[in-house]
Amino acid sequence: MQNSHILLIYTGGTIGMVKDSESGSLKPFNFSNIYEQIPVLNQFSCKIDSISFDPVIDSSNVDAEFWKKLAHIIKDNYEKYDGFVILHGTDTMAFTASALSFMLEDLYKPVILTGSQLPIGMLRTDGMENLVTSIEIASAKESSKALVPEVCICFESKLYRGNRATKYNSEYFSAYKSHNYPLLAEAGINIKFNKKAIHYPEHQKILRIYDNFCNNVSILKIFPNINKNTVSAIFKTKNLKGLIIETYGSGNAPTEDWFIKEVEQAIEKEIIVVNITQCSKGQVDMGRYETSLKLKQIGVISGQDMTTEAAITKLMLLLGQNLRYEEVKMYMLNSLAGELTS
Ligand code: ASN
Repeated sequence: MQNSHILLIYTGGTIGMVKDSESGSLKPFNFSNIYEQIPVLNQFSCKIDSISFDPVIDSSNVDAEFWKKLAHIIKDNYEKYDGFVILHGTDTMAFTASALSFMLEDLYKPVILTGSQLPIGMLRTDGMENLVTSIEIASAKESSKALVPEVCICFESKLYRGNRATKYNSEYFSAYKSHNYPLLAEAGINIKFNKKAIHYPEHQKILRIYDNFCNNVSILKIFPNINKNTVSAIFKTKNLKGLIIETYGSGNAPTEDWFIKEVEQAIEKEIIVVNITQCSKGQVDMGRYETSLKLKQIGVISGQDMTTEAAITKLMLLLGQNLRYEEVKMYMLNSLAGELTS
């Protein structure tokens, strides 16, 4: 920690919000001197530099341009710093963490995203603890190598692999869960690192970034009595290239002819259709029930145990590269950054 040099990237979110005196609602504020706002930063033994987005945003406004900007800041400063801490709104943090995990190839330094449920200026804020723990984790080394060389989310004393985390609670401080992958670390009196769950690259290669996303994608959440016109409208979306279907249980969906036909026609047009379960825990297992067998037979891709956040960002990134249809399918089925258990 002593010799580490950390770059703190402030993008917005509740952690840096203030109450608008007129409307009473929370809005992002711009601060140029983060050390005045968060004096605790002066107490770290590691060196911390900061950089702020301008304007800072509520994370509901995150888009591919934002991810691109973040990835380039990391790439441009990669040699200079030992780790990166990104202050980000909680609402879409799991999407950004997933996107970055796919964008940053051969990462060997920590990229830790954090935020808070209450603004850092409030007495009961969770932001202070989240920030302090994130900086400690980003600067933690063993034999001069990073202890967590991954894109992670650090929240309420827990460290999650970024592309395995999901926001599940909008009210309490424990906002995230990683249903299908163990914690990478947990902070109590000491920070305990779960080294068996952390990915350590064999060699320190040059960081490569992929920053082109295709947003001709959609998500269709299945529910009983779903309207045929709604389903058709999604499949008829102009230039649609990829679709995530959020199905029941282990990947089950209605077996009605009209539904299967819509999916089948889309696949014939080389639209990538991925099956993700609506369940938080567990995975898609097409063919286990009759209600998923047909999907498998017509060429729907199993999203296995990916979160929706990981699946949609992965699909957008893959479709943004000049890959052939079969290549996109192959990459969707395989783990690129520990996002699925193969
Ligand atoms: N709306 C906020 C955001 O995601 C929520 C938060 O940060 N807790 O930017």
